[in-house]
Amino acid sequence: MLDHHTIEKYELGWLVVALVLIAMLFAGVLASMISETVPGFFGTKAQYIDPAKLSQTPFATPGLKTGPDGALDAYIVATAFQFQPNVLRVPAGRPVTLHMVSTDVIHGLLLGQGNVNVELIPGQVAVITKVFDHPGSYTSECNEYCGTGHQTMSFKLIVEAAK
Ligand SMILES: [Cu+2]
Repeated sequence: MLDHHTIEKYELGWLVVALVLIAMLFAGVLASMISETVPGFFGTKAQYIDPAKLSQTPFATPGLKTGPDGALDAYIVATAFQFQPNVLRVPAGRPVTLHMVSTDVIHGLLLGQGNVNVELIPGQVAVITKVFDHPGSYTSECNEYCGTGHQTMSFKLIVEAAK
C-alpha cells in the first residue's frame, strides 16, 4: 500500500512528464509554422511563386531539363485537371530534382515506388531530390480531391534503365 505522500510524488512526476510533452508539442508546431512561413528558416527551402507568372519561370516549359553541369531538374505543374507534363521520363540511378507547383487548388502527387508523396499547394514550390532506382512505369492519380475532374487527373513516371 502506498501512502499518499508517495502517490503525490508519482503524480507530480507524471505531471512534469505531461508538461514536458506538451511543451515539446507546442515548440514543434511553432517551429513548423515559422519554417513554413519564413523561407530559409531552419534550412527549409520553401519557395514561393505567383501562379499567374509561371510563364516567367522554368515552369513555363514543364518537363525534364538537363543543366550545363548535367544536373537533372524536372518541372511539374498541376492544374485542375491535369499534370504538365502528364508523362515524365527520368533515367534510373541518377538524382533528379523535382520542382512542383499548383496553379489553382491543392493537388497531390505520389511519385514512383511510393515514398515521395507531395502536396502541391498553389504558389508554393515543392522541391524534392530523388534517385529512382527501379526502371518501370508508374502511374498515379491526383490524391487530393480537387474538383469534378479529379479522378481523370493522372500522371505517369517512366524510369528508364541506363543505356
Ligand atoms: Cu488534382
